[in-house]
Amino acid sequence: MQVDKEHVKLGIWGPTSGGKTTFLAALKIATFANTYGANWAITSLDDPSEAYLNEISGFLMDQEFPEGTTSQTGVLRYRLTAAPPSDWLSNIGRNIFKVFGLSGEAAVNIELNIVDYPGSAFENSRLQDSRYENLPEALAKCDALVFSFDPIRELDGKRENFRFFDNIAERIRRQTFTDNPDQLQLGQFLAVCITKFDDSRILERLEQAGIFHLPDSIEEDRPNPTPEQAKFVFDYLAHKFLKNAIETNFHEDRTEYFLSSSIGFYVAPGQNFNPDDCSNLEEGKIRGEVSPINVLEPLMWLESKVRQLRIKESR
Ligand SMILES: Nc1nc2c(ncn2[C@@H]2O[C@H](COP(=O)(O)OP(=O)(O)OP(=O)(O)O)[C@@H](O)[C@H]2O)c(=O)[nH]1
Ligand SMILES: [Mg+2]
Repeated sequence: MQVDKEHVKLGIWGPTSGGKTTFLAALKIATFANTYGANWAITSLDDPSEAYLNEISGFLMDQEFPEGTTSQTGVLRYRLTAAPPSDWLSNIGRNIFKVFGLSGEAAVNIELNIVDYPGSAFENSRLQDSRYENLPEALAKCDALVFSFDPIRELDGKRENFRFFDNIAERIRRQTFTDNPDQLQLGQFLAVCITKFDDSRILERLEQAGIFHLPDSIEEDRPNPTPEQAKFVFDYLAHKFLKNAIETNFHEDRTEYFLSSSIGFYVAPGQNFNPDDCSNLEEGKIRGEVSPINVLEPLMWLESKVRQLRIKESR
């Protein structure tokens, strides 16, 4: 891990159709929502990054999913900032920032270096594909990683998420351990994002098992699950091979879980959240306004952990 660089270098990987590109598109939409009372903005640091983000977030704002990624994007560079307004109405937002280890007074300032790969690049055979040969190296150089865990793929009991996780973790280990033979685990921070948590198939399964319930009153806010709830859900859904692989590769205190939805839940215009009518999907299309859940939070968590470590190591 590089401690001398100011910005946090972040990489995303996960299975084909797991929701990686939609997550990135949702990041832009999430910045419009004044999350935790702060003024978020995402700024593209070069033209290709701007064009890509505009394209994919444009789809999402038009209530359509971006198309599947067909080629590696190159390194996309963005700066994610949050400037707390001077007249915060309450301390709630400030306190939440503190929970993430971010100072309630300071602005958030994260530089994201993201490579958006097609999920197919993580399949074994494709790693022989010369277009993706630098992928493990690029991910090994990141300070922080997001693994997009597709819960839909896990429902049938197959080990698809594990296969995608393990293929690339093995390559990152090889890359890392060649340079550092004494190292036993990877040094990166890992956010495991359980994507598509709004999907009714997932919610029904979780409800039936008593693992997670939507708020049962329309008076309550829309769901905003905590990392503890996410870990609980992950432990229920994920194949044990994947759980073991995460623990083997990443330090427990450098791993966190998030229940994410890039599209969020449907709320009828002018009404409150209604648990009996909250699916934001209708015949495969996005039904209402996109309101991402736990899309900014994993990045806030990763950034704060990397920053805390750098401060500790520089003492
Ligand atoms: N319900 C729900 N479905 C989602 C969400 N995000 C993505 N999807 C579904 O998953 C599909 C794939 O999403 P992508 O973002 O393209 O996935 P990806 O990981 O970038 O896929 P590749 O680029 O093909 O590897 C979308 O077309 C949607 O059908 C979400 O937040 N909620
Ligand atoms: Mg994609």
